[in-house]
Amino acid sequence: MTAPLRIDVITLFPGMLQGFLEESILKRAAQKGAVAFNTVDLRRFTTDRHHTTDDRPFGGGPGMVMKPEPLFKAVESVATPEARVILMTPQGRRFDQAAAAKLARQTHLVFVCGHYEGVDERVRTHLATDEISIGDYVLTNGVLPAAVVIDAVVRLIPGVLGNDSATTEESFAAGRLEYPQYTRPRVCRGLEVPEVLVSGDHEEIARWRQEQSARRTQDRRPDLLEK
Ligand code: 4G3
Repeated sequence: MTAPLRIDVITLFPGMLQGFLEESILKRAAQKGAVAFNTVDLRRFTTDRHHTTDDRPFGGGPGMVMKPEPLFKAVESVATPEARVILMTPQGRRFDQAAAAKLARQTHLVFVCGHYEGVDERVRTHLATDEISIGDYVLTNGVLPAAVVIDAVVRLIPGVLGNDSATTEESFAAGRLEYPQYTRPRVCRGLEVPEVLVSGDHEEIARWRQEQSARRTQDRRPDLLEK
């Protein structure tokens, strides 16, 4: 196995992430040595008595802004020269499967999780190498967005999922929505599995799935077909 992908997460809420990293596939990925997680409590990098991490905006206005110095210090405490420093923000580039695949090829990711008020602009311009958004909505902090990106990235590291690509080369990776899937029983609450799937005719099954996939993509996500 190659060196683990190193992932540091800088946040005021390290506890929010802990449970997530210690469950299921992500935990096993760490146990296997595919990834090495580290959470960093931003509060440790404050210097004043009250451990202040935000302050009022210059120029006035509502809300608070995250102070730059604790964030610079926290990132500098973990960053390596090859690290990508990723700021989770609604203003970032929209995250998708292609972005996940690129991050899965890196050696070191440092996630910076801000608060809803936002961070001092100098963090964006002189600390972050990437700004990522998981979608067009605002959350109270960047921890859940970082968790979403981490999950999407770690499952792409070779050896993390039991099955090698085949079954997981699905949906967005192929630019199409997945076809309908069924398992036993053949009749559930009077609802039957499509006849073709139990026909044993594998060519016919493949054709049916392609057609379903195309129709579903056309109906629900025509934007995917334009790409
Ligand atoms: C504003 C990311 C809010 C600026 C973060 C951080 C949603 C997303 C925040 C900032 C977030 C997202 C924290 N909410 N759509 N809240 O990925 O730097």
